[in-house]
Amino acid sequence: MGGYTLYGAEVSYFTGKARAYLRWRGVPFQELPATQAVYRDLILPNVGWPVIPVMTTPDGEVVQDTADIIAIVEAREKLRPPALPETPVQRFVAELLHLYADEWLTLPAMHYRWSYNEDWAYAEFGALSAPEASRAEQYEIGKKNGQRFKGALPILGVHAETIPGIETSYEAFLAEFSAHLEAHPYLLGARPCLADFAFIGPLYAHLYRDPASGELMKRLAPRVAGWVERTHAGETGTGDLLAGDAIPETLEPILARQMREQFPALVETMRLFEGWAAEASPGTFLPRGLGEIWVEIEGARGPAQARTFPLYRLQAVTDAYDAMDAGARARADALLERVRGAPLKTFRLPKRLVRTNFRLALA
Ligand SMILES: N[C@@H](CCC(=O)N[C@@H](CS)C(=O)NCC(=O)O)C(=O)O
Repeated sequence: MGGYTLYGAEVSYFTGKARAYLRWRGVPFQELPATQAVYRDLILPNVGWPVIPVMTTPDGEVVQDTADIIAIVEAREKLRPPALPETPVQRFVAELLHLYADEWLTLPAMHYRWSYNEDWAYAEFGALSAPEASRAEQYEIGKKNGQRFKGALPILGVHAETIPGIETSYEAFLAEFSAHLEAHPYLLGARPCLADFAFIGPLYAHLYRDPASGELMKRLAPRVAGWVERTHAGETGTGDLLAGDAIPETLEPILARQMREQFPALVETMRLFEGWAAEASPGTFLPRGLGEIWVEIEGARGPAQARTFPLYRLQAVTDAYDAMDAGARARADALLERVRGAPLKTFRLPKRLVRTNFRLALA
């Protein structure tokens, strides 16, 4: 075959992210649907738990986690420009937006899918798992499989009490991103980078392609819908990232929203992680959740699980910060002050995290 194979689904959040990246990168790849047989024969035996997307390299290496998929293709192909910005503050902001897209925009994505597109999602899940079955059978199969994903809503913090805040926040986010796109075609300038691929996660499958959500996006923020189309298609852009390691001012409202909404949830999760990690030895696998935290979005409060995976994406953010020299750090600090993210300067995991056997573990 010679190329990469991406096993995933059109309906999946993280497959969209990997697909947009691979298209942009321009490497030969095929995408195959993650049918029941693919889960049974490839994903479960190699990865150990049911998750997509999974990629195989031309050498047959099995890769899971979209950050690893991107990192492995970047390292193998050594093409330019790189997906991850090369200058320090842009790299830091790309990792921040990566954390936001992967681990916080899940709330609006999952809410809109399951509150406004439920039957459609069941039909899609069924068609993916059992392409040969009748529509009625697919719906039933999809309903069974879809429960696992719908069941994630309370874990993420999507409840009757938080939904009004999630909707207010998402609509405001669309306005902020539209204003940014008036000035810049992509998040950090005139071409896509890691942050754009990460934003495709929530903004393509759930918030653009699901019919009711797509209608909302096209009505409220046609410019965002246009960006989804370009970025998902793998367009290379018209130029480069902003010169001089600059961060567009128009991103600041989005970063401030992240600091207001996501950061407090990370602080609470970290508190539980500290207690857990104090007792655990190196190599111990992390549980997926560490107990209950509270999330607050635009004045609406509700419980959520303290999910551990966001701490891993957070570690990439603080690593990017810690790698800066004094000049870059001063610019990053000024940005953090403006978006009310100053606590991030000193917020560090008490113990490092690694991925072992496709699971998160203490280093
Ligand atoms: N951090 C992972 C997340 C992958 C992920 O959550 N995939 C979803 C579908 S889009 C899934 O299969 N979830 C199953 C689960 O989390 O149990 C990545 O970046 O690849």
